[in-house]
Amino acid sequence: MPQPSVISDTQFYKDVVKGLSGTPKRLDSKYFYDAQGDKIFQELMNCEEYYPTNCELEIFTQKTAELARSIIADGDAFDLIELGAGDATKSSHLLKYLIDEKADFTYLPIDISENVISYLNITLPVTLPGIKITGLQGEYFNMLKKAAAISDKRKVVMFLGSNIGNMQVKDAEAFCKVLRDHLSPGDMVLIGIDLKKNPHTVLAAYNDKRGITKRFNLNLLERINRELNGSFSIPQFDHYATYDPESGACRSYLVSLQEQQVNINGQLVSFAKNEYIYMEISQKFTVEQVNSMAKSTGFKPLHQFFDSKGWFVDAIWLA
Ligand code: AVI
Repeated sequence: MPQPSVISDTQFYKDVVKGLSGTPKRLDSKYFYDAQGDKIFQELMNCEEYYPTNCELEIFTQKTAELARSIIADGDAFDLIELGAGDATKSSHLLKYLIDEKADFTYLPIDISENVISYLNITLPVTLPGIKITGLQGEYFNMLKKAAAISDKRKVVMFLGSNIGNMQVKDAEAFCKVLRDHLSPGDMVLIGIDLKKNPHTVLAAYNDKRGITKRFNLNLLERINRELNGSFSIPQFDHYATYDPESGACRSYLVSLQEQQVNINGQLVSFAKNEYIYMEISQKFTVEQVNSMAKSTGFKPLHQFFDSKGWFVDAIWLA
């Protein structure tokens, strides 16, 4: 365990204390993804009820040629950038197709994790011989600036997995505006967005029978115990998910099952019985909302690719 003073200096500690000092209490879902959280998320992606990954994978495997054609455009050389590349499972299908078609492109995965970037830099040239890859480790927009400095080729930026849904709608729009500001006319965005559908289907994906989503949420309390010298008693918190079909907001909470106090590296946090911590939003959109978000943030919607159930869209926007 690091020194108490070192812990209190970290951004993670500051965000946690600030989030748990407000009303309502909240934690930032970006902290879900430590090594343990990554593992649980993998389990989640393979679980029966969590449909978004399979839907998007279907698009990338069944509509690869159409996707490729849309982003190749005039056949000029381009940089294919992926924000939050992870293990690039979905994008690999497109990358393979582009290589087979002899498209002139460089793949630039961007990820905050050094592990992810070195994994991709090492494995992709083996699994996809002939790929030109430049992994960039860091914050999305800093790395987009770096990508622009490295080459002046046309940019195609992928932002998959409905990661945009983990932002409040206003923040998602602000994000798209900033993204547009980092691009030039002719550049493109390929964005994966989960759509509104039967509310039971959405809710089940965030409230799976085996309790994987519950473990995924509780892992953040365990992470606080592990890294920030916290004293959360995990069985004293329960997971609660809601979906509002009108707004499309699916929200996750952790509920305190009793009145209790938690010590986080010397900082006491009190919970009333049934007090909740707001953990995450997974916003769902209509196709019209996707298009209007594109237009209001300076993009022109060009193409849309749907899975066979029409549950998920990969949209191509022109800057
Ligand atoms: C990463 N993100 C798009 C996932 C989602 O669907 O909101 C995270 C997740 N949270 C619970 N299940 C999956």
